[in-house]
Amino acid sequence: MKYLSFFIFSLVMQAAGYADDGYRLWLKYDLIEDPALLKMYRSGIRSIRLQAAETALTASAVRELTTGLMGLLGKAINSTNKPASSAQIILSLSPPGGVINHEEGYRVVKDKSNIRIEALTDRGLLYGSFALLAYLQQARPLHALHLESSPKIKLRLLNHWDNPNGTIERGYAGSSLWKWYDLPDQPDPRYRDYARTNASIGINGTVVNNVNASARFLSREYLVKVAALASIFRQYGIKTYLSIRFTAPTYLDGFKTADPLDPAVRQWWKEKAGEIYSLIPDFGGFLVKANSEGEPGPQDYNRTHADGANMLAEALATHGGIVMWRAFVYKANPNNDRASESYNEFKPLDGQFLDNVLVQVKNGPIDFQPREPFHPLFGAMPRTPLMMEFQITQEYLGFATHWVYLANMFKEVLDSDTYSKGPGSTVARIIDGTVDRHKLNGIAGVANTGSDRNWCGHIGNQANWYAFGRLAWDPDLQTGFIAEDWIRMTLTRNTADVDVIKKIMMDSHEACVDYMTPLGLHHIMGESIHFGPQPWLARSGRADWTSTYYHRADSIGLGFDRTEGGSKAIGLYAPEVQAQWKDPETIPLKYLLWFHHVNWNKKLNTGNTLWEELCKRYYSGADRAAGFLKAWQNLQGRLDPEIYSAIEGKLKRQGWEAEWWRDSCLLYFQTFSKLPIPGSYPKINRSLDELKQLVRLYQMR
Ligand code: GCW
Repeated sequence: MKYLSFFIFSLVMQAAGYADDGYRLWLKYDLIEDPALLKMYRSGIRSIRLQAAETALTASAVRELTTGLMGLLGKAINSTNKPASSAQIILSLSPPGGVINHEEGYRVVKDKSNIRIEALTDRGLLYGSFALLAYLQQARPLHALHLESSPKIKLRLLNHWDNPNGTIERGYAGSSLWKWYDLPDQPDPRYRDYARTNASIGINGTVVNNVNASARFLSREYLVKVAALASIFRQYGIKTYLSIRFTAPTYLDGFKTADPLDPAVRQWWKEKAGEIYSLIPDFGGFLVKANSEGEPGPQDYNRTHADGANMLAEALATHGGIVMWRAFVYKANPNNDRASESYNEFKPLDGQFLDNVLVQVKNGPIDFQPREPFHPLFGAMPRTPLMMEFQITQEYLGFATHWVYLANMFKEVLDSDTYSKGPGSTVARIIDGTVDRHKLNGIAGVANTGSDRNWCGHIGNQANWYAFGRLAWDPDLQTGFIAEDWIRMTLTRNTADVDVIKKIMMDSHEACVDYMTPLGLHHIMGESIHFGPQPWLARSGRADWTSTYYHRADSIGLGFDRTEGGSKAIGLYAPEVQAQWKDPETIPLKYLLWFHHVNWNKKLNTGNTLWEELCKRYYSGADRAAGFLKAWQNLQGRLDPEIYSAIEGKLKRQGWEAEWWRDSCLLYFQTFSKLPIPGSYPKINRSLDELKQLVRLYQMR
């Protein structure tokens, strides 16, 4: 009821011309503006009937329909248990073996008189209800209503890097959503909105705490708090998971060891699992970062990652829980190529993990760079389900100031062909379990959410949360369609304006790559903050935390030679992939400097030399960023004013930062190439020293 009144309140505010702060994300349910369409909706939808048992999930579905329709249609659409001869939304369970054969799938159709939402399960009914509301929000015609969908990937999770003190590692949208000090007694109403939003895009699990995990989350005190969150998330089909600290028994119960083969340690985890499930009966399982960046793990006891994962998996198995063991490790030798490290540690363990373990692999072999080729482990561990880890928060992509539609980046990786079982063995087909026949399969995105009113810091980047969910459900969707759906629900239903915004979004990733790290450059951003350019960074805690380690600029050329003559990391890919990438003449330019050290004067297939092409990319990227602002400014007066100016401000900042990147990188690389920046480009009016000082300011204490 509280929720409904808030909703009506916000409708009234809207009608009175109050501006939109972005809180409602894509679940706005604003009144349909087009009078003909509104009339059609009003006459086609007069009541809602749940023709199935009431469960927590069907209750959520009906509640969402009621509130959503109230907004869209501007009148109350009540739920009833009486059949009506027409204009009724009927939610019903269909028999197994019918048209719907997936437990999370749904079908939403308009027959002669009614709208039917059908599914095998109550969860499918919830997803179908959101699909219907999305359809109406996008102002699509009722008579053409026919939606049928089921997810291709089973586990679709957000990972929160949220710390117990309320900070978020690599979070740029305020502090943590979880108010640990108030829980369990005072749950923030926002938790429900978080759950609704996730359910609307099919996300079915969430890991609530940072992978750099505090042991305290496994204490009873904290488990009770986690259980309070879980009880809300559950109502929207979302399972709760925890990141665990591998040495938790030593912190919480004074153990001298956390050796995974020690019987007392194993027993501790079994009992802990029992305790968790007594509080959270549908608990999902554990996410583990072990022996990586200083986190403890089984190798501290001379055991393997498999030993560690299996101990936890055994403890969870009887309860139906799973372990997601991260492959993001680069412990061994910083003088090796970091791009090979996780492969070298994990590939030999293929086949050693228990059935309820997934190995969670970042999309690329280094670390969430603006662009990376796919991680060589995809396709290389056929006996282990590999889970994808994308990063939705923009650690290396300009934080929450740059508008970068990440769906195109996700998609590029998902569509990459590993050739592990012949052509068509794409990363998407590896992680959805098709190629290696894994029933257990999953995908995770490191969340970009926080306590900011608009959740994501940048309203435009709400689209990345949205698109992650949509691609997790169906990695084959076209990113342009996803963008369009999001724009229509979030910003405007005016087709011409939708096109303007879509164009910005669709070029935003490529433009960002061009002004930050074109042609396969990577990891040249500000030390540890990972913001702003610092290609000159030559000394750090480890060689592979510097920029010079990655770009290898010298008087001859630029780029990391990972071919047979260099680090040999290219050899970790299938022969078909190597064949495309091993030759600097034929490799797609986007990966050129990732795999090759290229002479400054080498002619590329664009007709430019490497130096000329580099200049062209940096200038073009920065110009396009400036163009995004201009295009946006054409929308003034056509969008909600608060949203308009919030995004305008961000785009101004982005344009300024793009030039900061361009100038820093070109002036710095020029000290090696000794070549002039072609005169056709505007002159850079600041010195490299000034630019060096700028990034230092951002790093200063
Ligand atoms: O990208 C790096 C980040 C760390 C992060 C780590 C990881 C959670 O800089 O902040 O730690 O990756 O993924 O474990």
